[in-house]
Amino acid sequence: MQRLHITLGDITHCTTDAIVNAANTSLLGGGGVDGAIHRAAGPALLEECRKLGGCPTGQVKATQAYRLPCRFGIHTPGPIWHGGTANEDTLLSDCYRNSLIAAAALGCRTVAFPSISTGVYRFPVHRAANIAVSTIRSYLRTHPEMQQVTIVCFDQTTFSAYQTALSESEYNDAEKR
Ligand code: AR6
Repeated sequence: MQRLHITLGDITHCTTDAIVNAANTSLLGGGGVDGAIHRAAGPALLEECRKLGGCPTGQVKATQAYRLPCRFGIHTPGPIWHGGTANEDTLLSDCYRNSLIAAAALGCRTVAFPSISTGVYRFPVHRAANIAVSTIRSYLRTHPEMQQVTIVCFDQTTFSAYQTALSESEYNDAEKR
């Protein structure tokens, strides 16, 4: 059964147990998906975030979801793209894996991700998609209790990049068998 899905849409509408926010290290909100999540959750989210003392890149902090239709927000600052020599790949993989670990610790069985770091932070989308897909698939292989993970893409180009990454990853696994 396929447990990783790629969809096109707005993550603030997701009714998964948790949604992940592509935040910054201050956790005090911003533009892009972070701005959309804070707008949809309402001001109580910012109040809770103010008490968290920020978050290092690749790490995560969880909050309540307030007016969002999910149960929890998992906030993770992705790496800013500096050309690929500043540990960006590992840090991006950390964002996905640590978000899943935090969601599972809260009892979540369904999680939605945005395309972390590929907007304002300028991480190349095909490279980011391969990292996201391989990190999530490797987590799912060893965590059968996680029922469904969705990557919610906001535009067609991003959606196509993640669909390609998923098909290639599935094809490569089938070749190995
Ligand atoms: N649902 C799903 N995806 C969305 C939505 C949405 N409602 N809105 C935008 N995206 P970005 P980053 C997509 O820039 O690169 C913020 O200011 C967007 O089209 O939101 O990690 C933070 O505070 C893109 O494909 O995040 C940080 O300072 C993807 O989400 C900084 O931006 C990520 O783009 C983080 O930059």
